[in-house]
Amino acid sequence: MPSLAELCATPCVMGVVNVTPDSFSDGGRFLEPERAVEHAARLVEEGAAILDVGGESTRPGAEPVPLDEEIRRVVPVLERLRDRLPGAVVSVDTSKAGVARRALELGAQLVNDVTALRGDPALAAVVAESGASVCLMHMQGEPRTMQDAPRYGDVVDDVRAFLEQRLTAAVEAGIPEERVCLDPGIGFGKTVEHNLELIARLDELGSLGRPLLVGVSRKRFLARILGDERATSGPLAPALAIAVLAVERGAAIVRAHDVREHVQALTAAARVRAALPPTRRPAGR
Ligand code: HH2
Repeated sequence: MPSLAELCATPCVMGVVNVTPDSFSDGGRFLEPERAVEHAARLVEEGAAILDVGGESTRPGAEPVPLDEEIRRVVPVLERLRDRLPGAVVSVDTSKAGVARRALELGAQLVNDVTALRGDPALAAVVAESGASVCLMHMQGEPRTMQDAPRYGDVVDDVRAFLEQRLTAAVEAGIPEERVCLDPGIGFGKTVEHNLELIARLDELGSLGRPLLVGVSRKRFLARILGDERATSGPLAPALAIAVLAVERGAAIVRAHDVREHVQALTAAARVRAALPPTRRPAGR
């Protein structure tokens, strides 16, 4: 199984497998374990380097899901994935130690925690003991209320300081730094302008020294950018444009629902980048 550093050596796509009744763009479509696994197999075929399996929606306004219900949703999918796609790199999108523990026993290698180890005090130890990797994401507030007038001093400086502090906390809890990736949490307690500024200045998070994960796929702000205030989920074309811009600014992992199109967009961008004469390539690329 590849290490986090190996996975992130070239920008890759994390495919979303939502096993929820209420996710904002695909809620209810993959609640049945067999359908979720079929979907996951298709994402791998389309080029997903990582499968992110989640049993709790974090869309704005979402209510928390009890531990046993989240386990009930996620475990049958992970069991089938282990048998059906034994080579796949699986991430579990959870904030709960109990869900992560079961997922790691079933072969997951990454815990994607949108609370950055603040949601469940037992989660850091579960990750540390397992040898798994973790994604620490920035969120202001909690999903139920996070879009009620989010505020920052300087959004990039504030998110950067938060991620630095959470990285330190993870290392102090025994998780080696090499196993941590960081995520500015696009759409989590942020206005459209906050999201755009975080993408535009993503390179400023590079000095944290860890791979960056970015998820914009199907988020509502994509529709808002185009002037549609009422859409509940975002269209594909702006997501692809922003994914390419994020990778240009240093993103290593792009979390996406439409894996084929994201892989195609990143491949095209990589070809253009590779066509630059070596003397004109930005340092470090
Ligand atoms: N976005 C969502 C969920 N998990 N994890 C990380 N690290 N970064 C993200 O941007 C991110 C995430 C929300 O998207 P989705 O899974 O489609 O929706 P829902 O939370 O409603 O299931």
